[in-house]
Amino acid sequence: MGYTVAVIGATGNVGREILQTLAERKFPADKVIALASEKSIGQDVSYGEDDILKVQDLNKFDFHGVDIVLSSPGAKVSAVHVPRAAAAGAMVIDNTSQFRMDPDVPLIVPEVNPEALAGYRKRGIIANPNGATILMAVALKPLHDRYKIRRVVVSTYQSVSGAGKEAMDELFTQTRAIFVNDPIAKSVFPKQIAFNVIPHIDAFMEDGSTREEWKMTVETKKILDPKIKVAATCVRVPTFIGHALSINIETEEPISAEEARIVLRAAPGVSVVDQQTGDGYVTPVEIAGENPVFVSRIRDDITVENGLSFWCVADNLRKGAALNAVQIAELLVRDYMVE
Ligand code: 11C
Repeated sequence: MGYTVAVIGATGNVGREILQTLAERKFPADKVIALASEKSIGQDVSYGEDDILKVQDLNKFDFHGVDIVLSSPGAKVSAVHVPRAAAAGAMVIDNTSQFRMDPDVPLIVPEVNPEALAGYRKRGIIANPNGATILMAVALKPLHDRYKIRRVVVSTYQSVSGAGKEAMDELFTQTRAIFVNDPIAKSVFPKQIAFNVIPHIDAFMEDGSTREEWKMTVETKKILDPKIKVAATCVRVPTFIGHALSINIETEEPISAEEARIVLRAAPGVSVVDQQTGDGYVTPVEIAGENPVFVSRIRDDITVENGLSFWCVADNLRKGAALNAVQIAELLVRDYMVE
């Protein structure tokens, strides 16, 4: 016997990827229910290669009898429906920022802090971190365990799929408009994204940083270690899928690129591709649909006592969202749920 699983936000970029990932990894589901807001009711979504699900109305859906909910709508929708699903007895894995910093909600990256999952019992809710945070945490974890990281300086190169399907359309439409000499229309991004880069993701905060940058800082502390200092600059770039990060760390213990490469090679969820040749590093276009966090360009930073710089790339819709959520569901089933 398997589980009844519901996916909230099933028509979005991440919702579709969750359905694909559940099917691909043969998650033990007897029944999978696709839910979304009113405008998507009745739409078809794929569940794996062969199955089509009809999208049902989230607002009217009764969660009693559902074992696991994977939720990826906007934060405001999660605020309403995630507690409703948990109250009906489902275990909810929420991909939005709504509950991440709630002390009674574990924030989980399975390769980093699986032990924190036990905390889900307080509210029945588990939060999936921000995509850029997940990718960074997977790469930092083995280095922190070995060298104790004090400070991280990170700049991101985030693809438009992180901002949703309309954002992908906007990059495509603007690119075409430039080629055919049409006027550029903007609705998702504050500035032209085609042939440009935008150092502004999510809302500005009072201290001049953006919420995306704040999320990378506070979520990394919650997942990995509250003592780690993180200075983040988050930038949207005109790629469709795959977030890239340029990361610099300072550690307590002496660190070298040579040894760090060995440590990273042995780490779960990490794939090291690191040679000083044209195909010896990884870029976003190569990794759509792939699961690992790829690490390249590992080198000593000799400007500080113990420093290392590296580049990391992963599919933001997969490890940065859907795959991480499904891995959490797999852990729940393995360690906490008795059929
Ligand atoms: C982006 N990383 O690329 C964001 C998307 O905190 O769940 C995810 C926003 C979040 O825009």
